[in-house]
Formats: sequence, C-alpha cells, structure tokens
Amino acid sequence: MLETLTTGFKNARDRLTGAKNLSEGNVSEALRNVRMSLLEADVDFEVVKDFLERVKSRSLGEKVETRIRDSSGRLRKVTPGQHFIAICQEELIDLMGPTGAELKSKKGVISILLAGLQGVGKTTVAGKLARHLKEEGRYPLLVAADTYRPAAAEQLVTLGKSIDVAVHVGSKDQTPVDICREAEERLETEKFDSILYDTAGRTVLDADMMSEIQEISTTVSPSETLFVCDSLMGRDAVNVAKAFHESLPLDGLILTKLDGDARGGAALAIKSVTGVPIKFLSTGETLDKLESFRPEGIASRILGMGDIVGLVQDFEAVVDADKAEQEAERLLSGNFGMDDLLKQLRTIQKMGSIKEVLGKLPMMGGMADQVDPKELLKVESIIQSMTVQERKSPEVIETSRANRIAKGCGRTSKDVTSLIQRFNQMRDFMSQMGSGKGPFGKLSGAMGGGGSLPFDQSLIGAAAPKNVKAEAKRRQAQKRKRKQSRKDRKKRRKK
Ligand SMILES: Nc1nc2c(ncn2[C@@H]2O[C@H](COP(=O)(O)OP(=O)(O)O)[C@@H](O)[C@H]2O)c(=O)[nH]1
Ligand SMILES: [Mg+2]
Repeated sequence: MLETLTTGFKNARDRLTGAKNLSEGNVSEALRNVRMSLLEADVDFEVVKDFLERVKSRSLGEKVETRIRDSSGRLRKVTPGQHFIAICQEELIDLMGPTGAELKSKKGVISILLAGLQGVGKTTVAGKLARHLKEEGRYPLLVAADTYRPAAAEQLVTLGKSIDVAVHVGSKDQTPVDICREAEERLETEKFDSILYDTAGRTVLDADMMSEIQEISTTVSPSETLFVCDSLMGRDAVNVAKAFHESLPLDGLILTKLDGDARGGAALAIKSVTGVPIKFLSTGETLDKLESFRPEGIASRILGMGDIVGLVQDFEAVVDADKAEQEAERLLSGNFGMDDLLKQLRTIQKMGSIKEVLGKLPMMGGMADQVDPKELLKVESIIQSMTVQERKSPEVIETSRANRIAKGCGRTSKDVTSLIQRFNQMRDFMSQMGSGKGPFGKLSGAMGGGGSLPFDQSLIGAAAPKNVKAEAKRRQAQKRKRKQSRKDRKKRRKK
C-alpha cells in the first residue's frame, strides 16, 4: 500500500542524513525525490506544486529545534532530517485531512446514499458500512437500488445474510426511486435506525442516470451522500469525484481498493481538489476491511513510520482489553505454555495478514515481505500435535516425544526442537521483562508505566501520535457504551 510515496520520502530522508542544517541546497535536493514520487503516484500536478512549496518554505523558514520534549517528558535530540520529515508529516495531514468524522443522522436516523462509477466497490462498501453500524449498536437496513445490473440485488442479499442485516429488494417493475421510497417507509414501521441505499454505477455524462439519483436524493433526503471512488484510478478518480460533486453535492468520499494501490495519488489529492472530506478507506474485499479515515495514520504509513493507533484499533477489534491486561501480567510472570503461544498466533491471524500488521508497525514496514505466513501455520500444526501436558510444560519433551510430535504433524523433529528452543528463550525474555531485572527491566517500565512507545518518537517531532494508552482507554469506554446501547435497543425491540 502506497509504496511509491514511501520510497520517495525515504530517499529524501536519506539525502538529509548527516546534514548539519537545512539549506536551500539540501532541501531542494530532498524535495526532488519527493516531487518525483508524488508525480509517479499520480498526484494532481497543482497539488504537488503547492505541497512542495509549503514544505520548502517551512523547512527554510523555521528554526530547527535541536531538542524536543517527547510525550514522556524526556528531551530528545532531533536531526535536521527528522525535522524535515516532521514538516512533511504535518503538511500531509493538512493536505488529506480532516479525520473522517462520525456519520451524521437526521432525527436519529443515519441514512446513507452511495454513489459512484460501475465496479468501484459500492455494494461491498454498503455491506461494510452496515456491518460497521451494527457494531456501533445500530439496526440498519440495506436497500438494493441497482436495477440495471443483473444479480446486483442478489449480491447485496448475500452480503446482508453474512452479517445478519435485512435487505430491501423491490419488485421487477419498480424504478430505483420507487424502491428507495418504499424502503424508507419501512424505517418507521420496522424501527430501523439506519438505512443504506446501494445504487447502480453511473457517470455524470449520463444525464438520465444523474437525474435519477437526484430524484432519489430528494425523495429520501439522506443524512449522508457518499461517493465511492476506486483509488486505483489515481488522478481520474479525483476528477470523477469533482465532476459528480458539482451535480449532486457530496458529504464525503470513500476510497476503495487501497490494499492494491501502490501509488496513492487519489488518497493524497482528492480532498484538496474536491473540497469533500474522505470518511472511510476500504482495504480489502472482505467486510471487515473498512477503516475510519485518519490522515495521520496514512501520513505515518507514507513516511515509513507505521500506524500505531491503527494497530491498536485492529487489536482491540479482536481482543478484550481488560482480559488482555490480566493475560499480560500472567505472561510477564513467565507463567505460560504453548497454548498461550497458539492463542497469540491466532490473534495475530485474526487481526489481518501479517503483512498488514507489520505495515502498521514503525520500522517494520519494510520487513513485511520477509515474514512468511507459512511459518505461522507450521508452528500452529506442531503445537496442535502436542498433548495437553506437553503444551503446558514443554520441558518434558525429549527426543522420543519430539519424534512423535513431528510425525503427528508431518514435520521434522528438528522443527519441533527448534520451536521449543525459541519458546524457552521467549519465556526467559518475558519473565525478565516482568521482573524488571536484566537488560529488559527498563522496557517493562516504559511500556506499562508512562504509556510511551518503545520507539524513537522524536522521529515524528511535534506530530507524534496521541498517547496510545489514553486512546485505548477511550475506545474501550466507547465499546462499553455501544454494548450497552445494543442491549437497550434489543430490549426496546422486544417490547
Ligand atoms: N481488493 C479490493 N477489492 C475490492 C474492494 N472493494 C471492492 N472490491 C472488489 O471490487 C469488485 C467490485 O465491487 P462491487 O462492490 O460489486 O462494486 P460496485 O459495482 O461499485 O457495486 C468486487 O470484486 C469486490 O470484491 C477493496 O477495498 N479491495
Ligand atoms: Mg453494485
């Protein structure tokens, strides 16, 4: 994702390594790398020009602080190269922002009209948003308003089934406007509190199709008109969105297929060219691959610094924070077996592909290709062929047991012993961290106590991510609230 841009900024940073200050000469040279990658990423030309000018004037105009105070209060040294990257980070956030705000509602009802070209991912997004709303404790209805493509309604019905969300399908002789009107009437009678209209693909060049969606819009008067764009279309996606906004005013944009987008031109320029904010990103075909748009997350990923907040969000989606804390304490006391390892591997797998997870870790982005998901499967199969006792206390596994385990999972006994060795090292490492002794003693304090991150925050200067622990707490509270409102809603519906 966005590799082209990451390479450009990395080259720029490399050029400034060892520089004593930021000068006209070295800044221009670094910006040449940035410029090349922005153009290669298919970013709108005017946007590129503007961005470079701003970064340049700030780089040369600002006094370079050689020391900054990080979030834990410590003074850290900052190099001119880091200062330059911090400016780029702020300007990128400015360019792509604001953060995708919450979906608006009208009289408590969130109603979303989705529009866009054919094949950009509207129907998939409809399913993803329905799933998202359901997780927020809402009760959504999907509306199949694409009567042009055969099987369009079936596609939505299948998606709806998979997430247990009702889908409104009209009859053959109904127009999309009729279907939407009828669906809207179900809100009142069936107590839905959100509704998503999935429409047919259309371009502004087709006058009939445009007047149809304008009619749908006046009929159901949505609280959000969202335009779905395929990020792979680069600059064309930006132009299409701009033209559409002139015919039917948009509240927000959703960029899809970002998982396959090495260039990122649309993500970077679309807000600035259209004036319409990005609300969500779609990063895969399955319904869980929807992210609320956070410009700082994308900026960090572009700058090769990972996206810690995004990682925490992914992690929270699959893990209960209170339980995780208890677990962490137990693990740090060195009290764990192979089953715990297996559980953690599965958590990682649930979070998404290893490549994706690593892409969000600072400094690990570049390593993503080196991790082999097959290796994980191997470890899993070995642990699964151990007995309960062996999993709990792997030290009982001698040669004959290792041979038996190897046979059971179709691996060599060397695979088995090497896993046990690594496991033992890990257990020692964890208990050292937990006890505060040994070389890692300090680490446990830093991670648990101050909420600071175990990486060089000075890299991101003033634009450091928010305190991750506080963010985690806030999300946890939000999650509890959602759970409660889900319960309340269920009760009300039963009455
Ligand atoms: N890789 C990837 N594929 C996607 C994404 N969103 C949609 N697709 C795929 O794009 C194709 C078209 O999607 P669809 O929702 O039917 O588009 P629509 O014509 O706009 O309704 C389908 O094969 C989807 O699985 C995404 O974020 N990433
Ligand atoms: Mg569709």
